[in-house]
Amino acid sequence: LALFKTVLRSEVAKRVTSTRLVVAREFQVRDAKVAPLDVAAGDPVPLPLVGLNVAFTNAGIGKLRPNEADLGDPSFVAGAAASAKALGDPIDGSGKPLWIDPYDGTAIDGVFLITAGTQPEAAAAANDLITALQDSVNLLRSEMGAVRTGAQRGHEHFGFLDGVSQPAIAGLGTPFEGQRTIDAGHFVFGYGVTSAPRFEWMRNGSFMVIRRLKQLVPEFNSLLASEGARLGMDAELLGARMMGRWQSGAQTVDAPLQDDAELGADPFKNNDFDFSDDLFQRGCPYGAHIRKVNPRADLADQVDGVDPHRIIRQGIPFGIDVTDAEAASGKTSEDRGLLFVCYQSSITNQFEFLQETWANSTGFVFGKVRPGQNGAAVSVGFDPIIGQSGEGGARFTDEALPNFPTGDQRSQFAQPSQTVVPQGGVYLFVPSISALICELAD
Ligand code: N7H
Repeated sequence: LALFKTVLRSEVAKRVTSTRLVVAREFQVRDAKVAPLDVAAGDPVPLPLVGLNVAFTNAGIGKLRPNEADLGDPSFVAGAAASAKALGDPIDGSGKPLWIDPYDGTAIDGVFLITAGTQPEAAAAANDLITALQDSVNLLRSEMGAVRTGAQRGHEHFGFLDGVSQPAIAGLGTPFEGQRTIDAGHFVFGYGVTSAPRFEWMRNGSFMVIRRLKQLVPEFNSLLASEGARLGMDAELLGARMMGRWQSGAQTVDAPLQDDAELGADPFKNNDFDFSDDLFQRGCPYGAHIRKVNPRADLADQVDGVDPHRIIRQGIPFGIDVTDAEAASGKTSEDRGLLFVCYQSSITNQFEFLQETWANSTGFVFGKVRPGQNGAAVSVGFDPIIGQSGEGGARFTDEALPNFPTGDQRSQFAQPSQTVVPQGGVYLFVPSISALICELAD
């Protein structure tokens, strides 16, 4: 522990990328017009920008600050594995999640996050860090994410553009049209009214959730094809309605029947909607992923009902693209998915709330009615991307058919098993650089 604290202060803290630097780099990347690219396919060489961050679990904080170990968030204190059952993750008879090692145990004290323009650069930075850490840590596992390449750049493995909607943070930049500005205290301790830190050294820190989510892509595609055939609709349209966006990122509320790539790519338009003109789900089902996890104006009180549950997402895909053999068989044989990462100041009220209370709950969003049926209530169903029903329960999503522009024909998308399978999770606290140098290395 003494060696780790010395190295934390002298070697790690100085390499951690500050928010100020990240913001500056975003401009650099935009100016150079390079995101991490496919060098092999002849794309320009990415900028050599390496980023580092470090975060600790409750066990790790307990070692560094033994007298101040309860950071005030019950989910963080209990650890990710303790929440698996409530999140609907597969568990064994004793309640232990069916996750991979070491996520399923209690040995993780912390995580180093490394970013770079290419995988070799990331690997080199990791080796460099391991050398600097000497024998002060025991490396339990490493994960390697990668931005997909070519036409799929920025898209996750199901093929959808990711990172389209993020909350704007009060005091940082100018929001795009339709992007709600959220109190910074919902993401970082010490700002606004919402996040008084339990300890002074938590100021400017944040809780980070990591989930290793395996995606069964051939199975997802087969399901869209078979359910599409059963419902008499195109698989691509069905997929778009289950997401609430087309693969290009275009929102189905504004492009209900066919993709609109220009809309998907336009940050001034691709969040400029709030579902208030789609009360009968003709553009987007209430159960669609983006409508479940950010219901926008579906909850009349957005300030208290939606805003406190927003998260900042920064995940990255892992694994190779679907092989020809997998596509032909409709069965996954390679390991692929999303290293889901999100930031918040309350894991209980943000990540866990979204998963448990909104995505998994077949009733949410509550109290909506369907047209022409004497005000009969809508049974919304399950988030078809991330909804989890634990040991069983119905997996359906209502209103697969668009019914556009009028109509009230009922239809359900039935999902016999999940196509996103959680394989691990970690709840972490990301401290400020000054806390790394001072209190945590004390
Ligand atoms: Fe989701 N996907 O890529 O298919 N997500 N997500 N997510 N997600 C979103 O707006 C996806 C997961 C949120 O403000 C889009 O960036 C996949 C978890 C939230 O309009 C796409 C997985 C949780 C939003 C995906 C996954 C969330 C969002 C639309 C798992 C939280 C913003 C593009 C493998 C518990 C909603 C975009 C808004 C959007 C995908 C997981 C939450 C395409 C594949 C676990 C808050």
